[in-house]
Amino acid sequence: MRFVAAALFLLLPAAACMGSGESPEGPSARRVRGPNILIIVTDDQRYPGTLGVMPSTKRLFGRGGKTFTNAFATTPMCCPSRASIFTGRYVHNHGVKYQSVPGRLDQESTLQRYLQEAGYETAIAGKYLNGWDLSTDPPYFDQWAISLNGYRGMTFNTNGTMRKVEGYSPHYVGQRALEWLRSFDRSRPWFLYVSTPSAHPPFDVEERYETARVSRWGGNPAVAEADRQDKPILGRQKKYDQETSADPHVLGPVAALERGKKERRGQLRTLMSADDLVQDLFAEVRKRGEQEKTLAFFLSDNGYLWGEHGLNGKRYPYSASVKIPLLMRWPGRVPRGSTNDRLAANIDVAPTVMDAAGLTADDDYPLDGESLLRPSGRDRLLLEHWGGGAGKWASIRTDDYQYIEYYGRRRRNRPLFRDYYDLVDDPWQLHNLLRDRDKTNDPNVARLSRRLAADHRCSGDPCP
Ligand SMILES: [Ca+2]
Ligand SMILES: [Ca+2]
Ligand SMILES: [Ca+2]
Repeated sequence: MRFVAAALFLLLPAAACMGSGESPEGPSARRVRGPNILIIVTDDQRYPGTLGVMPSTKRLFGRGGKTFTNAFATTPMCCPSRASIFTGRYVHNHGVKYQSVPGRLDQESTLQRYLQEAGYETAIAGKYLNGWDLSTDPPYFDQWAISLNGYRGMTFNTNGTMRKVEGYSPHYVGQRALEWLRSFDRSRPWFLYVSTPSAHPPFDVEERYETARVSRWGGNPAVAEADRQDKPILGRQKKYDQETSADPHVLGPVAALERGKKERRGQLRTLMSADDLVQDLFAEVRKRGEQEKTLAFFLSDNGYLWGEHGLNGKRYPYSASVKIPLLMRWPGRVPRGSTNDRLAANIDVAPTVMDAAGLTADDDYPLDGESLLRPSGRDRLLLEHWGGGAGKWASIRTDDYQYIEYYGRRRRNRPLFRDYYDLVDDPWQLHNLLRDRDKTNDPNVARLSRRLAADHRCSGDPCP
């Protein structure tokens, strides 16, 4: 029976799976449909330039699925971005604006709730939400082993039992995930969310990769940017600090490159362990004979600056901070070895899963993202950051340009600074056209500002 249902499902286009509703027997006897869902999330992994050390990920997701080459974290910060992955919603709608407020996430709005209620067996292994009180079990998961940031000696809440785990925490995460993959009930689909600390600071590398070779890297034009007068967020730091308590850690080009090289080495080496995890997970999926019944995603929660514009880390609106790897795999449904350069984002994962599983979101929690199984209707993305670190900013990003407004604490809707980059002529974001004393190349700022203000309040379908 299960086999027939699954086989039928695989023949149907995604549209035919929408709105299954409840069967006459009620929710408990509802026929569960939809593929297994596997979401693998790395931490602070930028894109491109980081998949070279991940041969298994490239084979399984790259050659075995679709690579979205133009994907973004709509908020480049761990906890807000993870809440967006779980809900398919922009930060201004799910409310987790900072690292420290995971409790603001309405758990009813999450993928795990929709999938569990639809009959999926649900499990999570690894980092959940920054700042989460670990003694509180994560809602809507049947099994869990959750922790916070870190690589060694981490405390985990494993199915309600708190304990300190010695050794390399990604191993523990992998062991729990594999254990659950082996034990999932074969009569219904499963949802497994696996989150590794790779490649978050402090880049604590597994012993076997401590001296692993990584390719040479000499920076890029954004790291070498010497004239940053066009970036008031950096150049007027003192004034900006007074207004926003920003802490940009700006370095000169030489120091920025040195730091970037060092952090890159650490990140790439931690990602080698993440690649082993990907390999192990799919070996188990294959053993279950469920490769074609499993829709899988590989993504990062945000990017990471390796010294671009003198910056390291994330939180800024510039490309290296906001661009993420995003790959999707579903043999038989997603073309193997394909790439797609649509504007894609962390907020698209949940809508894609809902689409594949034939589920619709509650009216109270409209989905802002779009299904990656369907053509894109998006011509721009909203990027937003509500404070801490890089201060408060919002941005419109298209294929052709990026417009950014930085706000102060007071007069919150009046920008302190604005950046505008022509991404076709200036892909490294070296020349803010609103700061070059040349009015003739300026965009229509009033129009952009109105559009950004509207996007910053959007909800559901009207969202970019
Ligand atoms: Ca992160
Ligand atoms: Ca410049
Ligand atoms: Ca200008």
